[in-house]
Amino acid sequence: MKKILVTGALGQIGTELTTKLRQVYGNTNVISSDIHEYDENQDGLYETIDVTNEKKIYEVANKYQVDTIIHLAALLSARAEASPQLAWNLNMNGLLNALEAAKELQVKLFVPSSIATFGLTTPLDQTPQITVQRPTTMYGINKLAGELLCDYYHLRYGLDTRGIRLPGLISYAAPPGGGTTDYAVEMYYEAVKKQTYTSFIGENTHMDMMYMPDALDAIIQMMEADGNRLKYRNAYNISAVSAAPEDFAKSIQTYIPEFTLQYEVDPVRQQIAESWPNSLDYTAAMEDWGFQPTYNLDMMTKDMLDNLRIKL
Ligand code: AKB
Repeated sequence: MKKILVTGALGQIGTELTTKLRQVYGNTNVISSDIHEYDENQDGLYETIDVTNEKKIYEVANKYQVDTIIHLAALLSARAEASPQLAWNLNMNGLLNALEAAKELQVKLFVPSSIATFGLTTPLDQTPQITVQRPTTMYGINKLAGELLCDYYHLRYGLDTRGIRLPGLISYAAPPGGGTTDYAVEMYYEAVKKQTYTSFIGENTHMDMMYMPDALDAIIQMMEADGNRLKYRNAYNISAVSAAPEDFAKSIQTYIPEFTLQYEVDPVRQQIAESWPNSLDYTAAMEDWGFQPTYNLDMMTKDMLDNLRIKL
């Protein structure tokens, strides 16, 4: 990667990925974009892109002569359930426009997939790299179709498409929006602000999670990997931690002993969570491109709480 366009750059991943990419590849070699008008907090090149506009990704990528597009713009699981048609339009037509732009310009394309591509008929413990995928959520259907569409553009047009199945991401810089795994991030914020949290996800509901620095490293490492080694190029399982709400609470109590956790389960998000794996097998990512997460639950908790204390 030498010159990179990031869509959805003001979201949870985009905010931190843009900063990291600018550190690694140089400030003027990373163009961030989002549907919102120019954000004055951005300290580099920024363009407004509505990814559902058929030509806009192409125009901006062409203007800056990028060699890579990182396509993050998407509606996450809970918001997609609330607005399925909007989700289909943004997640599928936005992706198609990114793929067409990448094809026209013959540039690399990264598209994140998700643990949401699995469903109740998937083996939910140590979910294999290749297994049954019958998701029951609009977001999961979009992400699975996205994996296949990216495979298609690779096979049919030789496009260098790449992607990983991201777990729930934990971070303090920008809040997540409209996901099912967001409860974990909320818990850290509330632990610092009020020493108590009411979880919308029920007890004993395990999902895969990862601290943002590990996710950013994984994206860059995967994009820089030798393409010939990528057997599952658009759909690598990755994870760092398998945890339920009470595991986060226990970890927080090591640093804030008075912290308490209550439950008020949201049936929609609970149903989504129960259809997702408890833990993923990510051996293929380790073998094919050297994926190795650094942060376990307690390291992540310590870093989150230290940083949120400064931020809040
Ligand atoms: C969500 O909860 O929707 C996302 C995801 C796992 O893709 N964080």
